Amino acid sequence: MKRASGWTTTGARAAGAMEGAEVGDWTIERVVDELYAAEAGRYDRTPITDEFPGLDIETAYRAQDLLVERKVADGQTITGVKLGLTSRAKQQRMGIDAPLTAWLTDAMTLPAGAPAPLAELIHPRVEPEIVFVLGEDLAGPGITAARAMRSVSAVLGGYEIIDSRYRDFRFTLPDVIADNASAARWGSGPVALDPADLDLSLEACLVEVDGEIVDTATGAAVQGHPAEALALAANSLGARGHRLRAGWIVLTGGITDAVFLRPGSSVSVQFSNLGSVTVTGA
Ligand code: OOG
Ligand code: MG
Repeated sequence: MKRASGWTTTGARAAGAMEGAEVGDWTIERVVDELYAAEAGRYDRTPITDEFPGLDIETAYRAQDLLVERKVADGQTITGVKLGLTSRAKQQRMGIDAPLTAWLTDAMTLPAGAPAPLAELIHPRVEPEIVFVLGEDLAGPGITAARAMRSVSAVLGGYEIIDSRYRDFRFTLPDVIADNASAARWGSGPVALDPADLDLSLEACLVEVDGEIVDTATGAAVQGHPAEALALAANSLGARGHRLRAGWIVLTGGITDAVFLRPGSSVSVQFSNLGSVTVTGA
């Protein structure tokens, strides 16, 4: 059954999402309440699945959708999507071998050069990301990497600040899906290229903390090619009745493991063709 893809049907979708998802006193609404409160109150908590084993992947995506609907009701705007756990480095670190998608809102965008507001975050980590800007709508099923790339109008080098609402970043796949894939902030560098002008599987990045190189990888780390991640997002969102919109941003997933962002410390990512970008914890 196809669900409504609009963001104005909060009540109807909330009601639908409750069906069959209650275990004890846990409901999808409560999952959203608790994760929303942790984010707003800047505290971490134990995994929801410790108490609510009924939080399976499908239920978790309903919670994620409801969470972003609540942000939209609070005045935020959806600006795109992110993929998580698309590289082996990320999957191994988190102990989860499946990618996921989540929502980006305007409140998550850090302007160029802006410090990361540590007082608003719990335990932020930074990871390098290849960022797409979509020139047209894209909706699965059946989207290949080649088809996905034709909808990309620009590619940028960027970073994401992840900030799990779970203590010590300990979570299962449904937990992290419900937590909007730890999304917190993101930013991009000054270089925007036509994707036809470079081979993203060979695009290299160096991650530096306070000037010291701590990690390196190439775009091939992301599903073989970041276009594969974009196709994956279009297809998995399509299966849930959503489409990627023209003008949206897509973060294709951390290329390397993430590093903690500490007060006064800077994390820089230098890309081979996509310039460099630095974020400082303040
Ligand atoms: C989950 C989010 C992962 C990525 O790019 O892999 C993610 C996490 O590691 O907390 O954003
Ligand atoms: Mg990421």
